[in-house]
Amino acid sequence: ENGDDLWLRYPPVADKMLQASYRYHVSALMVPSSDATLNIARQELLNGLSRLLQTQVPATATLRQDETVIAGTAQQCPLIAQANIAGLLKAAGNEGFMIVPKILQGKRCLLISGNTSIGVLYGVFHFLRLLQTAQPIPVQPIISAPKIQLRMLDHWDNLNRTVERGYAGFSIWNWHTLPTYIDQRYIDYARANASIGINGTVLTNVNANATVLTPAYLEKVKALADVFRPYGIRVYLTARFSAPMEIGGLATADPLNDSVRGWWKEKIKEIYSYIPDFGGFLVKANSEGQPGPQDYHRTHADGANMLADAIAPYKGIVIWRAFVYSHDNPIDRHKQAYDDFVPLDGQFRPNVLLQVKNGAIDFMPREPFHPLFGAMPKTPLMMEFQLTQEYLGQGTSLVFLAPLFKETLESDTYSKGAGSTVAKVIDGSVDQHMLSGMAGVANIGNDINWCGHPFAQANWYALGRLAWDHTLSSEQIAEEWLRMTFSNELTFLKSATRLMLESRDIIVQYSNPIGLHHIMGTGHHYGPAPWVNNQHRPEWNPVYYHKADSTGIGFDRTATGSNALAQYQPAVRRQWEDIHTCDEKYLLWFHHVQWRFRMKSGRNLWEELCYQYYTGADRVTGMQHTWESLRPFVDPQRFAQVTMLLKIQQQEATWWRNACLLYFRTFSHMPLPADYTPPDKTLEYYKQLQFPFAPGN
Ligand code: BDP
Repeated sequence: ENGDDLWLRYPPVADKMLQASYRYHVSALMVPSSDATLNIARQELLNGLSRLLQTQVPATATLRQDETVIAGTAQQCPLIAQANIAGLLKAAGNEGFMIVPKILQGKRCLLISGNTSIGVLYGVFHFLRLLQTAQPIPVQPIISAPKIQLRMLDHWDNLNRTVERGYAGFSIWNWHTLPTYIDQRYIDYARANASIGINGTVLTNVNANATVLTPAYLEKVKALADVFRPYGIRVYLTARFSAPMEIGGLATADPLNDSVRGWWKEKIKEIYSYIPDFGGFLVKANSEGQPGPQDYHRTHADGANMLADAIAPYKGIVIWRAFVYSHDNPIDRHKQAYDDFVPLDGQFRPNVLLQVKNGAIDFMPREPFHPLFGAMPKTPLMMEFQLTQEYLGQGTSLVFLAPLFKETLESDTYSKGAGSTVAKVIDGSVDQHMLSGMAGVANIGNDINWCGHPFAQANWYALGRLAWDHTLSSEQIAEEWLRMTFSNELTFLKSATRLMLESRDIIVQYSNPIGLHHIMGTGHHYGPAPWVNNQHRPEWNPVYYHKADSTGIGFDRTATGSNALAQYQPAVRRQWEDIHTCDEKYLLWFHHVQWRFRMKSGRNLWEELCYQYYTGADRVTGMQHTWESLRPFVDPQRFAQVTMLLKIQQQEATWWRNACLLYFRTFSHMPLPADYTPPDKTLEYYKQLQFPFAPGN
């Protein structure tokens, strides 16, 4: 067990009674197919069932016996067309599916159907998931349709195969051997994504390289698109705004210049000649040194619309990122995206989505939701989560991110009154948008187990599942993934689910408790460095974010400070702007709080900070114990990997705790409460630590 099979291991069903019942209910398979997607569906069923049931389920072309599983669309299979399921199928939409028991020609059958082949494939994966997770064969219809239209992975992969913020090896795209050599990984990748409903992939880094738009590379992109197509996955690329200059020989990239517009039109025509179902572009512009329309005194809307117009004839879309901040906004980086984009609401073409990170700063371990959600009713906003754990322990920490995603999705923006949650803003239901999307910055590399940490696979899994259905709970997702990835044993599941569900809270506690943020190492973002104050841009310094001084700590974002809170609806703002009603998990995010401030626990702020750091670090020891207790249920290889990684995490937690408390104590001037074992190293020791081994940025 090296993790290569992800959640598609299909081990024999351990419960023999259950296996016998599955065998009884799946006596034959019928997948009348005439296209590549349904061929994949048949293959997946044959492969999955033979391994799970340990018997060869016969494939049949005609219905001969009871308990036949039939997968297909009504268009392709007359039997399904006669099954009287058109009404049910309406609810499945373009990509959804239906699993329904039916008597057909006097025989008991289980139908897996959809309006499209990809819907059927999703249904097949769902059916296999039921068996993998030891669920009964459905006796009632299951109808499922995705709540979000674009369910995507954003790869931050460079053409030289390094991965920005990647902690699982090099890029899986081998540009050197493409287009001729099709690595089995590309197929496995498509299959894994299809199994969780992901239908789009951006192959390249947002810090873009125009070379990918040259013919030699487009041939390679085409080869990948051809592999992904039958799995329902469209390919997207990042468009470097200055490409017309860099590879087109123009003197400008001004979006209102005719030659520039003409160049993009031609380029897009060329792309579609290679890839007729090319998805579109993802663009990072005027952000962290990337070129963009503002270089020509044009707006983000001018830039996005120029591309949108050129790509519209092909039904392509433009995903424009809202992650912007600049040095001339020194007061509060938190505010800039809102300030830049809200005035542009209503100015974007219908085929533009604005992709917004979950929070206003940057993928912190915990952030309040981004104030843009709910603030641009005329523009479809797409969610950007980060699967790669840039700020959450990178490749060494066990952190299940579904609770973080859910916390954002369930936040109420109040944009159209109570209940206007972020989830409903992005699924388009609050403002009636046709386009909707959710992306995860991929955590995939060429490591044998794809994601580095064995548990990091769960974050990829969670993104797909939540993009399909954001009402699923973190617990459901964790349990599904654990059952498929490790074991259906209840004793195992009970402890392992808890381990996963608590993991994100724990890392918040020992790294950025009570609303602290961005106090990690500069550049690589690994480990603590709250003392850093020498970066030339103010907002690159941790001291900018925690603002510790002799009176207290925290960023005042109320009216007496940066007033970023004014960007939220009154109902949200009121709760957070009052230091006494502000949720303590966001306290230092929004307030500069005195060291002796009385917290809900009865402790003062300094004592609470100590409590959080110490408790967080102790809980990592608890995670180690929990994992140790799971030894009987886990294969030796993955057991040893997680054990070693938890040991590293334990060291990291202690490092965070000691470094931060020693540093913040120089401001609070208060002692560590007597019952805590003091750090065995000095602040100077932690400050001088150099990390030549820190994963690069
Ligand atoms: C930050 C990363 C940086 C990315 C940037 C982005 O540190 O590497 O390029 O986000 O999202 O989190 O554009």
